Amino acid sequence: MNKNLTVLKLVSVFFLMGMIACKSRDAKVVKKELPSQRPNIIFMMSDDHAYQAISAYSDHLIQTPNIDRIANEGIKFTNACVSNSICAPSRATILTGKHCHIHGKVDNVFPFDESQVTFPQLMQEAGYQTAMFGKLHFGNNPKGIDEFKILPGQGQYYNPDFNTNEGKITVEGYVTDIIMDMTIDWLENRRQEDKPFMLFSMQKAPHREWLPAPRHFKEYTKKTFVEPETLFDDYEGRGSAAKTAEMNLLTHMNWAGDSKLYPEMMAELGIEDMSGWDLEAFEREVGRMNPEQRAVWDSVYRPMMEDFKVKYPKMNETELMKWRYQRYMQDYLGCIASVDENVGRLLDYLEETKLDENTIIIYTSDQGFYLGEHGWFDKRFVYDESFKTPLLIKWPNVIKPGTTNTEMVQNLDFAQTILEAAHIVPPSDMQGESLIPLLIGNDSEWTRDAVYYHYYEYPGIHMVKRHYAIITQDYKLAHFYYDVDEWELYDRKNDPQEMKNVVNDPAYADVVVKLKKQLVELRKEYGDSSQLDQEILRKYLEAKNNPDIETVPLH
Ligand code: SGN
Ligand code: CA
Repeated sequence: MNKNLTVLKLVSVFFLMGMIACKSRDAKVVKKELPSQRPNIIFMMSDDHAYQAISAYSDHLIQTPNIDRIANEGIKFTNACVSNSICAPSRATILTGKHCHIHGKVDNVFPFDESQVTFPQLMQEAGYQTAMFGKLHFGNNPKGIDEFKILPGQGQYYNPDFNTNEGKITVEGYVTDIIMDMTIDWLENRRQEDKPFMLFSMQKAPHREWLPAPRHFKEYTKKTFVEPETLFDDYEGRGSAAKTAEMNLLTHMNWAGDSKLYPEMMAELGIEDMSGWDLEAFEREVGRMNPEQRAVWDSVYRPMMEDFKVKYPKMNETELMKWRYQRYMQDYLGCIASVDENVGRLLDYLEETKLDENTIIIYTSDQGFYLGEHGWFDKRFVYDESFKTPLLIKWPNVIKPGTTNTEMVQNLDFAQTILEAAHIVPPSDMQGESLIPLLIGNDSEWTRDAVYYHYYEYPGIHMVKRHYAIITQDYKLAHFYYDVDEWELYDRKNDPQEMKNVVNDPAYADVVVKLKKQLVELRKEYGDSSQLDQEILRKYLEAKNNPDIETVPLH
């Protein structure tokens, strides 16, 4: 590996803020220096945490006072996005600083290519102590990590298993609490005082099937949440991809696995297992509870479902959709309640030990998520709710508290940002941009005007068609391909809910020409091509038809 990478980037310790000291008569430039001591970094990421469910972004669904602390004491990015809205590919992009077609983890199907260089490896080489707890979802163990305890695959909510440096363990309790216990325990008991650290604390929650901690069952199942305006979207004005996607709350959600209707009640009501794995999904999670957890569950969910059983025969589709939405939000947001409490535990610990003073804290998600907008759950589309992701960063004495930034930053940028913050020169083949100028308030140094997006996993679960796109502050132009050849253009300023594809509207003809050209250039710049699209597609279809090819389990 290139030894230059571990050389300190001395110049990075001096950053000009360009601030004019106005108090003095002779205006003078004040230099802002990054701390000469290398910072600790804590990277907190939750799985499928929609920005709509963080009160620093919007408080219409839930209050997240602890996650908001990071925004209040640091920076909130309102236009952060991913380059491919699905779990493992996003994580591979975060760790490698490369687009999916370069690092190869284009979907959740194939294991991560372990020959790819990830930024924790470079940090470990440069003298950082490294640890990772929680969900990775790579089909293999993390590289460059001194100590890890990671969930196998998607992991389990109750009494979960972990793969560790020392083999497999099972821990009694609720997954979100356990991952934070591991995080704090490592800080308290195994941190080496003579080294800076890079610590990953990555929650499984609020991933499907959205199972809250027993302490939240009662409170959250009693709540009623505001419905999104587009809950009853009929997808008119969109392309065929939105119409054929299988992620509608009414028609594609599992009844037992997702809405938590007891399997025997499904049978009594004559409701069929539409996905073919609905009952298995229920058993996989609810079936893992210990007798105490199960007793709390039954005391809350059984009366609620008995009530539904009585009402169901008379409910029309609109009522059913509303019920499905409330059930979904109760469980999803119940999961967020634990995530927020645990973020608070960590922040408190860091403050009490004064470790917070030289520690960068990042909170993000592996992508966005639909919370009933367009009638959907899940992600995958380049449309805003799944494309955009929360990003909050706190760095005492460097980031000005309460900063809001609207630039289009991407998960692609995290590796270079973290390496630069750690005084490590990022490898030249990383494809992102360091966010350091934005963190220190030197926004004029930021020149990006468009980002690139490419989603691949089709045909597959949720049936979201393959597409690549260019996104600017004003527009989003996407090409859906493979079994269709359709273009979509959205006017982000005038149609923020993305209800009308205007690609064939003569008023946008010039925009389309310009963006298509820019998209060709962007694909070239990032090393993507139609030839690569076809190669990736061929490999995917081959794996579907050949059971001997190694793949990662879906659930
Ligand atoms: C599972 C889920 C899907 C989800 C994928 C990917 N089904 O297959 O709904 O899209 O994971 O999620 S489940 O009901 O069995 O959980 S990802 O976050 O790992 O990309
Ligand atoms: Ca995810």
